Amino acid sequence: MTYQNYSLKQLQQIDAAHHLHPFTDHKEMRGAGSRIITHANGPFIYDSEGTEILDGMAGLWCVNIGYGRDELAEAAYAQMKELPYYNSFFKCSTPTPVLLSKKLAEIAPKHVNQVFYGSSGSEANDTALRLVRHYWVLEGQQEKNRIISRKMAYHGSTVAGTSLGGMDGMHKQLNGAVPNIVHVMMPYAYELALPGESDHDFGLRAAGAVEEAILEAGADKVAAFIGEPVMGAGGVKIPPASYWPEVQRICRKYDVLLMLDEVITGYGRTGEWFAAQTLGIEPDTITTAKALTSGYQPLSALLVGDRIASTLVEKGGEFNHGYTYSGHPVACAVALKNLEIIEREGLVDRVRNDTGPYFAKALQERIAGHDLVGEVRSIGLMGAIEIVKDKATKERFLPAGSAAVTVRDYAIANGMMLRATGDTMILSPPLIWTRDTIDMACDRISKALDLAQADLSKR
Ligand code: PXG
Repeated sequence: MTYQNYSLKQLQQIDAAHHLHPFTDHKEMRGAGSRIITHANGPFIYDSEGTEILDGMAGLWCVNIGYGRDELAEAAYAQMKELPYYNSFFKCSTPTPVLLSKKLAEIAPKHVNQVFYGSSGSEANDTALRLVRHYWVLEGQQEKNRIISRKMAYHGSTVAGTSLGGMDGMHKQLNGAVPNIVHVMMPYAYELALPGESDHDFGLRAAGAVEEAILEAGADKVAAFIGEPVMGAGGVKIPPASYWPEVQRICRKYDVLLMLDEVITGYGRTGEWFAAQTLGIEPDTITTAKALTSGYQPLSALLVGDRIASTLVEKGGEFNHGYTYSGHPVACAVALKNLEIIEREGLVDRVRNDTGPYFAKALQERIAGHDLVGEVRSIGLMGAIEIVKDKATKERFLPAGSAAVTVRDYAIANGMMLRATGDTMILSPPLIWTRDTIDMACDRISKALDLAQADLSKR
């Protein structure tokens, strides 16, 4: 690797000359220069200046076992030497996706036993969409092809991912989505509950929007409902406890499949292997990616429940879908080692029994009281901080989103990487965080909030 021969300035110049980044205003970024991260270890990332930053986002919701794991590098190296690539088309298989599928069936909910691989969450959701529509065709119900999703949902950035998702800005640029996908209200009590409405009642009302959409289309036209257990990119929106059981009841009542997008919540984030287990629901598909390899390799796995899988297998006929890298041997080798480490170090149990509750308490006791904070919420090691101008009225600073960006910039300057989405600060740290790391994060976030408050009050 020869990047060390380049200065920061040179790297920024080359980046600006040739590299188009995801979700980026290039005019703005190229003016300021990109932040170049060069290495990382444990819970910390380092930029080209050597500045140490505590990574509150686990990369992009994915590096669950933290950085610098030699074992993953060794697993990739060994697999590359033995068999860097072979496909799983044309009745072929390679050993690592075989063994990974077995492992995933063991840790997934009981009724989920089959796996379809891709390289990204977006691809896995493409697969999920095609699979549920194909399922209803196999069942003789060609017209049962509509999907109900939610506003502000994030399901990826391919055409299908964007269409399934409920982000207005993305839909506008898509300018023509995959047909027959509708979006209903999200279960976001902080902004959408009516005055005096309990969380419980709000959860039932938000789930009721799914039933209304089914009735409007006709149950014989609705294939599935898709949702993130906790909306991630949309702002760590944690639904009331009443929401998911009611959504599941409604789906069962009208024979609508339940698709859970666990790209963020999978592999321990909520204190179980999957949020389906935390919530006690039984989805027909579970989309996973990111922490499957802790981000060390691009890999996604669509976990497929027995209902869909048995129709697919028993009815036979080719499912005309797949990717060159479906079941990539190196990515699957890395995933196997990653899951082994999560298990060996007891990270899922630790989130459930120790760090998750400690994180919730720390946010409540150390962050919630700040003048800029309207609400904190968390589940496992996934949290949100609402930034407001007025705690009592929930009034936000204008323009929308500007205050959260201010907090984020002060946080990064003080060694704390977190994300701002709208007016919400988001945290989704590596599962290796300890109580001490959580304390360190709270120190840095409190400081950023103080600095932002001083700054915002001057504007
Ligand atoms: N589903 C969910 C729930 C996601 O969070 C995807 C699907 C798509 O995965 P891929 O691997 O295709 O990116 C995601 C991805 C953000 C952010 O700003 C979140 C994601 C991706 C990029 C940015 O929080 N999540």
